[in-house]
Amino acid sequence: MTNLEEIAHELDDAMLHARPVPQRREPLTVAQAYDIQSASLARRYARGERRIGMKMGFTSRAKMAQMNLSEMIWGRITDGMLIEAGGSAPRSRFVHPRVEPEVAFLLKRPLAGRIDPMTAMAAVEAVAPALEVIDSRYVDFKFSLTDVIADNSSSSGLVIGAWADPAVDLSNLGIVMQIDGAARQIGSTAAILSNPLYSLVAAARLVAERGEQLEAGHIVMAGGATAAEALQAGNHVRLRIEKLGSVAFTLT
Ligand code: OOG
Ligand code: MG
Repeated sequence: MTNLEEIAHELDDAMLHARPVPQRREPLTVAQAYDIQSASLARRYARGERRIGMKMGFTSRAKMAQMNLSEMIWGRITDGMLIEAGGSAPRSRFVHPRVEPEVAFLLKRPLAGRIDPMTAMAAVEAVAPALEVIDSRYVDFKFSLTDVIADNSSSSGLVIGAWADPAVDLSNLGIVMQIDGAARQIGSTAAILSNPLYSLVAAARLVAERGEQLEAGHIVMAGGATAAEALQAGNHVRLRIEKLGSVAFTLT
């Protein structure tokens, strides 16, 4: 079997050159897939990128149904993935970008392990509406659970709106995601594990399983509330979440 470092190298190169690779033929364990993810992120850190948090995946039925997978996954996010709110990102950076509406948490305290929602809430400095640009490094955006974990759970870009007071009840806020002015996905934050806060609770547990913790200052992306939408050069994407506000960007 190909060694894990080689697979990490291959996925990192696919990301760097926006050139997709075939799905893996040899099966991996979930632990090996996260080892590959760590090794591929180590390459990004070595190039000067900085870890800024984590993203959760498959925290809504809409996302699970779209990708035909049903287990929560997570990935690491870096400063190199940030797209300025109201700004733009070039289409050439991606293989086949898709966008999805999310909620972002900013932490003021570390979190790890089995915690209750009250503890999670107490560690939150602010919340924001956020767009995640996912991009699979696999041909045709098709993958198994371990493939996608190894590929940093399709992490590619993120746009974070203005940070808001975390006191707002996140359990059922209306979501509208528009592309070029037309509403393409409509939903509710309730789609994210019934409340995005539960995604933060799950995030703390999942990182601890890998011997890590969420750090003060980290951003945690709660996961897409709706199916993701494919993007083309020139698309302007705008997300509005009730009570949290709006965030937008353009793919150039
Ligand atoms: C995997 C990433 C899932 C989410 O929010 O559920 C994800 C993918 O769909 O490519 O980011
Ligand atoms: Mg996502």
